[in-house]
Parts: sequence; C-alpha cells; structure tokens
Amino acid sequence: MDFIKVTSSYEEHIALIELNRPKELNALNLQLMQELADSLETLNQDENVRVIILTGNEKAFAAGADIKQMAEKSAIDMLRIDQLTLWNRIRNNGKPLIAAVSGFALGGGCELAMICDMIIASETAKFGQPEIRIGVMPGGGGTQRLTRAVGKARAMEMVLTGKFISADEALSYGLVNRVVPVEMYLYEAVSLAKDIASMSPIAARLAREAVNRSFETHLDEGLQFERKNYYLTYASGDQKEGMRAFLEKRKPDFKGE
Ligand code: DAK
Repeated sequence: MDFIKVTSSYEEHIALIELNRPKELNALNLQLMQELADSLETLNQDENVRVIILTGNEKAFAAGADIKQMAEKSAIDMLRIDQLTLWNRIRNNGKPLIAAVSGFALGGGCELAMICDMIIASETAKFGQPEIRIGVMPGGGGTQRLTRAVGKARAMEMVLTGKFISADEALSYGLVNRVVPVEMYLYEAVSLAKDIASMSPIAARLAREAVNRSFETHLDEGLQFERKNYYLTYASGDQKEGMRAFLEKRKPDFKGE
C-alpha cells in the first residue's frame, strides 16, 4: 500500500490509518481511496480492533479529491469510474471511526472527515467545501452531512462561497468534537479512542449504529431501531459483566462476547 499507512495497537484495541500523499496535500486519488476502503474492511474483520483513527499530517488531512484525475473527465467517465461505490465501502465501516484533523480538510477531505463518527481538530484545521470555486459542487455527501451537522444557513454559505472555516468556527458550528493545540491532536484522538475501546465493543457497535440511524431516518423509525439494538445488548456477556461489575464496585472486563 502506497498512500495509506496502517498501524495497530492490539493491546489498546486501536488502529491508526494515515493518509500518506503529503506532496499533494493528501489529495484523494482513486488508488488512495481504494487502499482506504481495503484497509477499513480488513480492520473491520479484525476482532482485536475496536476503534479506528483516520488522520493525515499536520499540514493536511486531505485537500479534496484529486483534481488532476478529474479535470478532463466527462460526465459519463465519472459515472463509469463510479466513485460512489468506493465511498460507500468506506461509509459501510462498522466500527467507531475518529478523524484526527490538522490543516486542510477540504471538499472530499471534509466529506471524508464527516463520514467519521467524531472529529478531533488541531487549532490549525481548516474545513471547507470549495468545489464551487472549480465549477462543481460537493459529490461525496457534503451537501447532506454538512447541512445536518451545521444547519442549513451555515452549510449553504460554505457550499455556495467555498470559503474555509477555522477550527474554532467548526467547533462553534458543532462540526468537531474539540480543538486542541497542533502537537496534541493525535494524542487527543488516541485518548478518546482508548476511552471508547475500553467499553463493550458490542454495545459500542449497536449504539453507534443507532446514533447514525438518527441521521438517516425519521424519529419514529429511529427510536424503534434504537430500542431493537438496546434489547440486543442483553444478548451479550458484556452486558452482564458491565452491570455486575458496577454492582460489585469493580472495573468491568469486556470481552466482546
Ligand atoms: N487535487 C490535486 N492536487 C492537489 C489538490 C487536489 N484537490 N490540492 C492540492 N493539490 C496539490 C497542488 O496541485 C500542489 O501540487 P504541485 O503543484 O506542487 O504539483 C500541491 O498539492 C500543494 O498545493 P498548493 O501549492 O496549492 O498549496 P497551497 O498551500 O498554496 O494551497 C490549498 C493549499 C489546499 C488551499 C490549495 O491546494 C487548494 O485550493 N487545493 C484544492 C482544494 C479543492 O478545491 N478541493 C476540492 C476538490 S473537488 C465524489 C466524492 C468526492 C468528491 C467528488 C465526488 N463522489 C462519491 C461521486 C470530491 C470532490 C472534491 O474534493
């Protein structure tokens, strides 16, 4: 794998995926996206991994889809390339996924961060959907996810002007979980990942699915989905262990069973 670097800490049940195309500010070409989808699928199969962190480097999380690969394409070329299937493979990831963002998260890079469940931002992070400046519009879910995350008025302004927002603005908009000094963003993401990895992976998976469902359905359907997953946690040993440990005033030992 050339454009993706994966490291796992089995002891802590965490895996780190680094986008690794620094000269191009991690522009998301097709090879990188394929490697990313492959890595996520492999990590999803790995029972030792409970939480995944996706990051870039200090200068860029990702500056968008690779404009060099797209500039001369026709609509039919784009249809044939079928990026959507590739993006859906990434979206189908089933484990808690944290984006650790520093520098540029633009266009597809912002959309990729928003596919993640949570975003930890360095104070240098810049988010934006600048596609309009190159004569297109968001195609990786930006018009939908950004609008749900920050509200219509702010999303509309970002999408129609292409202006970037700072990490602090992203925090005040509710787009990111927190903003930390640049030397801390990865550390902060790992610390959040460790917290989540110490929980029952079954309960985390079901709860995550239910939170995500709130984006995709109406309230009644979402509540029913939540209830079904809630009952399902009672089929796990982790539920028994968690509740017994509480009553016995000790730390639970979750096995993922
Ligand atoms: N693509 C290709 N190369 C890029 C790039 C990109 N998006 N962003 C930066 N680079 C390259 C630059 O060309 C330059 O390469 P060389 O010229 O050195 O060979 C190198 O990275 C450094 O960039 P700059 O010299 O421009 O660096 P600056 O610090 O001056 O500026 C910048 C940084 C991030 C402000 C600027 O590079 C910039 O504006 N980049 C483009 C940002 C952008 O417009 N992003 C949106 C792209 S469109 C879909 C899913 C997703 C998408 C579409 C469909 N489906 C599922 C259907 C997504 C579309 C997009 O993201």
